[in-house]
Amino acid sequence: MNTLEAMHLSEASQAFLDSELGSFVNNEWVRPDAESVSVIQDPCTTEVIARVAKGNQSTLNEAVEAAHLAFNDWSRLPAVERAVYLHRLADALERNFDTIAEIESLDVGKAIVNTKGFDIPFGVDCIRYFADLATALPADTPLAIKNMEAKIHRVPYGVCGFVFPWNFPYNLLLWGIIPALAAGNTVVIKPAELTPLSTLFVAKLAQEAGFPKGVINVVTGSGSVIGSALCSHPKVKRMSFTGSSEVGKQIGEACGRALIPCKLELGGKGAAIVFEDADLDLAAEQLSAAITFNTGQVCCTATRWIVQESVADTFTEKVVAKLKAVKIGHGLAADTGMGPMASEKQLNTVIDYLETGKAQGAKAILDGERLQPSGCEKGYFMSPSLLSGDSSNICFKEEIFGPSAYLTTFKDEEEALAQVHSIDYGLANSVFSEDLDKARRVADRMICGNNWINAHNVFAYGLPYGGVNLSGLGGGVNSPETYYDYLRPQTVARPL
Ligand code: TAP
Repeated sequence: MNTLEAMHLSEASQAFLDSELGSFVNNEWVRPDAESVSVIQDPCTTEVIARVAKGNQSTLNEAVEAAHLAFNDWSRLPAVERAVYLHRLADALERNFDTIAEIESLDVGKAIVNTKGFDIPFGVDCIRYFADLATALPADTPLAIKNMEAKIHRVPYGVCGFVFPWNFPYNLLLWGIIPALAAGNTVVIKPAELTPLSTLFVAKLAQEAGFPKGVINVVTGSGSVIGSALCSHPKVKRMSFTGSSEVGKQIGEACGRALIPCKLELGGKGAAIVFEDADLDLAAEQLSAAITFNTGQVCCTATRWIVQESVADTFTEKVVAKLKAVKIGHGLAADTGMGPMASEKQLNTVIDYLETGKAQGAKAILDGERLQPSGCEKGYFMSPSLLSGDSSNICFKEEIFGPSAYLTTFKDEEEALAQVHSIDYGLANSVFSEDLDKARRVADRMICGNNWINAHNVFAYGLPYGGVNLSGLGGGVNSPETYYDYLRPQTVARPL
């Protein structure tokens, strides 16, 4: 019995993984060259779980053309009719809840307790939120101008291109494409080559839910081939990229040259300020969870812990106890709290950062080590780590993207804020204090897209989520503004 059988992978999940996977274009599965495949591994065991045929330039052109042709009919449907398709997709996801949760856990290595408790239901909520919002929000705004009948008339852009990273393939897919679809656009998606499976499963369910041909298209393959061609394609009218700041700059540049408006949701290096009057048990719970959730491969996690000097030892003791208690194992095991890194490359990246950080003088309060849980001896596991030192260290300044935090101390509010602002990321920060006036004041002053009080990782539909500076440009996700991001404003005016 192999490890997956021991984990009781369902028949439906196994049948999907064994099917002929490739790109999804115009409601058909396309495998231009069955020899050119991405081999998908279970990062817990390194066992091969699926083979996905890569798309090529022709596949991409066909996908954009299909989306272009589908746009006319899809954009002219009343919002309420598009909402019916979207709710059918949400229904299909709920019916296939266990299968999609297993596929996502297996592909990324995520703990199934998290895919079932967060990723999958939160993605379904996203579909229902935007489906309903689109039927309620007006597309037009009348303008009160003297001697003129005038309005802003909002129309969908056309073909929207999406490029996604590997860490939350299912959630980010839905956060991206659902507002675009609800607004009447058609979509071409490039999932991460490392983790394309849940995207392909959602495409399959969309087909079963009756989505018209060409409305949703997925082209598999690498960023350098498919992603770069997508973001400069002349028939793409809007782009959205989620991923690293480095690649985001390249995509922003390519879109700029092609004059394609582009949303960029990029990396992060979140800070958490812990004041001496904070509930330290709460802070330890929230911050240990922040770096172990999805094995720390989370853009908005808090990895810079800026703790008031007087409570640093007590906080450290509490948080280390929590980090040591996390159960590490195969993502599909019901009692796993933290799975492996999603790839060997990411594992090595984290280990290299820790080594460099220590060589630069950081103290390892809790060192990160490679682990080999029973039954998963070849997997990409490592334990959580906590380094400490001053804020000049590489592990304080750069995004590591693993279960690792860096603790530094401060004396007063101004020093804490100066440390937060000593680097240019601005995605998500938090402040812990029982003095709510102080917490609100500090939260207001942080230069960052999302500032949370006495919690880290706060998400809700209706609460805009986006980054500034190195963390993003052009909108964010999850709010009414996101819906309007996919509608192009034009004016209509008549002199009276
Ligand atoms: P990236 O290396 O930037 O890759 C993201 C996507 O871009 C992948 O699909 C990749 O394709 C593609 N890509 C790479 N080079 C490209 C190019 N030249 N042109 C077009 N596409 C290209 O990021 P990652 O390692 O997958 O994900 C981790 C990063 O994403 C972290 O920085 C994290 O903070 C960030 N992130 C941000 C958010 C939000 S909402 N702000 C959410 C999640 C993650 P391949 O398939 O070839 O890799």
